[in-house]
Amino acid sequence: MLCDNAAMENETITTGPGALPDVDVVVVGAGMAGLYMLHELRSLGMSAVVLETAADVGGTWFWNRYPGARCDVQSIDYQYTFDPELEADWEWSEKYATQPEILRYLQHVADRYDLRRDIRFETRVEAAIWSDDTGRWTITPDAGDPIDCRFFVMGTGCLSVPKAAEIAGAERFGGDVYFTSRWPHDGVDFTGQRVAVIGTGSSAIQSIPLIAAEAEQLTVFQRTPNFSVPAYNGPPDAARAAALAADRDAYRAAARWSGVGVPIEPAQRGAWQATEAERNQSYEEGWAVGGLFGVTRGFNDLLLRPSSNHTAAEFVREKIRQQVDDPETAEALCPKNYPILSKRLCVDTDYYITYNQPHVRLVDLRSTPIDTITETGIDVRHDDGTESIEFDSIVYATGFDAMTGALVSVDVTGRGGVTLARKWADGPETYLGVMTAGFPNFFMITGPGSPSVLSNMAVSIEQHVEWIAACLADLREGGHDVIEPTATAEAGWVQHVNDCANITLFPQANSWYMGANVPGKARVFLPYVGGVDTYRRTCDEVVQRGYLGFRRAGSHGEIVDDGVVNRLQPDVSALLRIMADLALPPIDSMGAPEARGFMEMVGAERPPGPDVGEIVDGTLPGAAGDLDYRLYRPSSQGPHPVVVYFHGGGWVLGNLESDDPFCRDLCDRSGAIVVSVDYRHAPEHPYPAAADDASAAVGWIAAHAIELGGIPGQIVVAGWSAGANIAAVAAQRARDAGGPTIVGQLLVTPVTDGSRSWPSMSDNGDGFVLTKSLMEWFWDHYDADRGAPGASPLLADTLADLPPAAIFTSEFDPLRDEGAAYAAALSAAGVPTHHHSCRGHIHTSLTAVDVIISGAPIRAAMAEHVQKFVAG
Ligand code: NA7
Repeated sequence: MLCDNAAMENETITTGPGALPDVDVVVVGAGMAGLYMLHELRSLGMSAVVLETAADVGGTWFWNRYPGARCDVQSIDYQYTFDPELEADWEWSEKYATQPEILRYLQHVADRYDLRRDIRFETRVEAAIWSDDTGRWTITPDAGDPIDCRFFVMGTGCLSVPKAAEIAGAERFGGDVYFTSRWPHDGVDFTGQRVAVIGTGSSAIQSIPLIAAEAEQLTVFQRTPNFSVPAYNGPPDAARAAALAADRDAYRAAARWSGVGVPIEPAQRGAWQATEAERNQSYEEGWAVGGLFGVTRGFNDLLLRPSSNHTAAEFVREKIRQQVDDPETAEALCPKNYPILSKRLCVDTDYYITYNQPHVRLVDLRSTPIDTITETGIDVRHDDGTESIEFDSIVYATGFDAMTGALVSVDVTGRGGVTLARKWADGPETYLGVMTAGFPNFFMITGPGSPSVLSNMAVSIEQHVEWIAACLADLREGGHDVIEPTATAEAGWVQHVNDCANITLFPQANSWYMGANVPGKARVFLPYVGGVDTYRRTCDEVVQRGYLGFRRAGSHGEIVDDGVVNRLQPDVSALLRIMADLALPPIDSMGAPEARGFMEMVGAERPPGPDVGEIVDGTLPGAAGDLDYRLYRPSSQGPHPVVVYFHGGGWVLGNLESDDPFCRDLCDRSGAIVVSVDYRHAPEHPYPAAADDASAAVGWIAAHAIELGGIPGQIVVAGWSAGANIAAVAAQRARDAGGPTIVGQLLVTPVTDGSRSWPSMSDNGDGFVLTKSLMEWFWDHYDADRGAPGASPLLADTLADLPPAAIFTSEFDPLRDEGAAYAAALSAAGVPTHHHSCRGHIHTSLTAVDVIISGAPIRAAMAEHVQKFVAG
């Protein structure tokens, strides 16, 4: 069972007492979120009422009473932290508390702060409608009069609306039917019964061993196996308790500023950086620790790199095989068609060994699907006929309409009569997961687009509640009574949420994170995977920047601070943070030799890039002596087209090693030979040495294409940064000299004009790795006349008749504008040109193979251009 704050349920309709007075705030749900929200609102002196379907507080812990229901985050971390006295007042009996204990805790909280007097139980909210005229919401409960309020807060939980069973014949079954999410309060005795459990998610995995202990026969129907790791439950973790006791504030702060809301040391290396023996040792040690953060704790790239993920997945599969006696059952229990962690990891006690008991059977629905449920049991289809299995009870552990289900099940109508369900038909759109445009004064606690289910819910709930409370206080102080996100801010946030998900392996699974478990639901990654720490920092930044992205209005007018927060790609932003923490010395404070050594040191610890068919080092004649080159040959049968590539480094830095991963990647993706040429560098060899060498190399490679395994006439020039500068110059010179034939130019964040001060040089001149002053340092070392076309190819007399071009510029690059200007000028001169403006990227991110994963689709586009150039 997930640690969640689910509170509302829409099946039980009950009636409560009469009308309520109008209030400042209506909160829906008396789970962990709603209780704390009420407490905070009282502290602000605001009137509030909480409406709750259930008969008591507890939310998800009120409803999910199935045997074995526990939190999968250690209880020491899964609790309120807003009041040290409350913490001191409660002691957990186990590492992972059971549902009854967590429910008792929430009841204790309700008692301690006298919360129940403002909660109306057994009251389901049916509708909520906003009025622009009054600037207020009208909330319609199923019982009593509508309630008028200024602010409306949904604390309805992420996993609170059970998903329909969707199995033919379900209504016919004459035996007992149970849903793990709506378990009878008096419990169930399965002694002597033949029991079916449908589903193998967390709820099933927790309950199956206990149901098996009672039942005469247990049959588990599995559609998709899950990865599950041992809980090793027991008394509360002594080391954690000691750390908390020693410095409570530091302990809690570490959780708040962690990636998942739990104070654990983040892994510092990727699985690709470890040997197989080191990896297995790390996995074994983690397995012995158990829990959500055990086996996977050693490496930071398991959700980023498929090859790394595979190592962890295979380790866990092997553990499953070791636990289950029957090899066929073991294999069926091994998840194989999605990456580990891309569906929520389950935490179990004796789950797999339960299948070794003779009365427990697994039916794998992938090979033996359910035909129908009958009056007496379940019919399954084998290749050779139908088998009828008789049951006394069926337990549905079939999951929830996650994250959006509870929100859209209330008929929430915002500005212009638009309902939330309609607005979100293609997936939820929120700003920070806390508000949505068109629905003023409507807040969601742990809504879609916030870390929510990817975090310790207790930490995320506190953060959201505190942010909302502070926002309400700020509104009051500023004389505003309406707040709403702007469409721009919301679109930017939705983009950012998707950017974060898209660099991970999460979208590869048919999970409830993706809405994939509910037929017809939009397939969109619902939570925010950027991390609790990043998220908290972002929410704080929004406030510090004057509620960036919000419109606030009051009787004396309105303030709109429109804009988008977190515009960098998430991995770019993470890398910049790491670099800032390292406080590296600026390159332009060094001499050229020192800078070269420094860059080599920095580049040593990076992923190698993909394997290619063959790599050959050689020399070729440059303009004034031999030049080293490295040839990357694809594994496919040659001959191949040839890309002549020039590395970046401002004419001063870089070599064959510096751009090696990028060259491998380009070769691998494009199917072309890439010849990376190491030209002479400044200041030892100032302008025009590098450009002369580039022209000489292109000429020699074109003339020796056959010997190199290339196709004559299919020569593309390419380069990054200053390398793109000399590639562009080489293309111009080849045109002017009447040869060699170049069929395309791939220019990645090129230097094209050093004679002007482009706006991007100032806008992005500091903080994005390549700085304005470093660019000046490069130019000074190159010692070129910046007005000369040989140094600034944009300034050529004509750009007509040049080879087709693909130009990639980055949004946060000082060189952005000159790259874009070159693309525009080529186009104007009639050269077929594609300009890719790369959103959220910096000068160095496009070529950072396997480091900046968000650059992967861009690198794929580069390779496609190479293929198109040579296809003519
Ligand atoms: P989950 O994790 O959504 O699990 C539901 C399970 O039920 C899962 O194995 C589903 O298979 C299965 N399912 C759903 N519908 C069907 C049908 N029609 N036929 C067969 N099997 C079906 O829900 P839980 O309650 O276990 O856990 C929810 C979260 O709470 C969990 O992640 C923890 O964080 C706590 P599928 O994978 O969709 O093929």
